[in-house]
Amino acid sequence: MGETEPHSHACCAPGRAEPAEVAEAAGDGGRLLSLAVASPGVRAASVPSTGAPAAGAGADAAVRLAGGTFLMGTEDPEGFAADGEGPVRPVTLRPFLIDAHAVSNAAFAAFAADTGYVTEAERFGWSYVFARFLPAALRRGAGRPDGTPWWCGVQGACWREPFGPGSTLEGLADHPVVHVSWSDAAAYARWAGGRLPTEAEWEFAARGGLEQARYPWGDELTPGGEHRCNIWQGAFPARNTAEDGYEGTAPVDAFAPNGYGLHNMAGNVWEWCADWWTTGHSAGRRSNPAGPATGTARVMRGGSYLCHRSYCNRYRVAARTSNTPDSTTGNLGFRCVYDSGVS
Ligand SMILES: [Cu+2]
Repeated sequence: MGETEPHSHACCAPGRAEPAEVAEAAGDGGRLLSLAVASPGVRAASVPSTGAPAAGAGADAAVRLAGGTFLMGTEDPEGFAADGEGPVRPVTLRPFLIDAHAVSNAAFAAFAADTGYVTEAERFGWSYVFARFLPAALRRGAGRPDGTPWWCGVQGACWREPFGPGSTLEGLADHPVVHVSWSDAAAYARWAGGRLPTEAEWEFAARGGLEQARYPWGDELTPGGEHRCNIWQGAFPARNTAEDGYEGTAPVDAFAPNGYGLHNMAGNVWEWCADWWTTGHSAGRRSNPAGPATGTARVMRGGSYLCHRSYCNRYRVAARTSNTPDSTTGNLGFRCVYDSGVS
């Protein structure tokens, strides 16, 4: 595998084009597969740049970060060198603003209502839902990727119907929007007057001012026995004891924020970053790095409610994975950053 190849940890979030059997078993023959293959032609609708608000709902809660130099990456023996988590290198960033929490369903609904934007999952006609969240009838009919049978490719699943046809956002207005692709996220960010964070900005923000800590709040996962993020407790994938209070997503502002006032930089949902994926990082000093110029997969950071140390352990602050930009799942969202207003 080349260093810019897609590097999805399917335990975390399978890629749209990964399992051919999903298309077949999803009850629509080859249509979905051919759509997936043709994905470069299925572009996200362009968002009008005129008439859009200067900042969307997320920007109201944005936090200004001073930037400066921090140590990015880790050489923690508990980390995954093959993921390109290291080497530890000094990175300098200019100041920026970042959403204090992931974009919520309410905020994304405002965007969709304002622009008429149709997400890629809605265009493709399906998305990945964690099997345990599905009614038995839907679960039985759904295709499952090889090796990750806890994911179901569900016809009709999208951000508005996150658990498949007939499901709603009732009670989920303040939960993170999911089933959004990288392109969907980038379109929202433009509408909100911002952009997706570079991976370096994301990690700087996630660290909350702590140098080389394992988590956004320190080195201990549950200091004093207290859960600080929404991940999996129990034996994955059969039993989630939900000791942290949540089996699926949590409200975007659940749990105490990190030192920068940012919520859920670890756990809850994976977050898209702007960068193309690579595992090849030099140890040299960098300023405002933005990743490779080209690629096939985009960086995702933070881990999700499905992550557990036993098989994934990617809710550490230096952990990373990727997915093709058209991929959508029920544990993958985003937050925005803003350059305007930075003085
Ligand atoms: Cu994971």
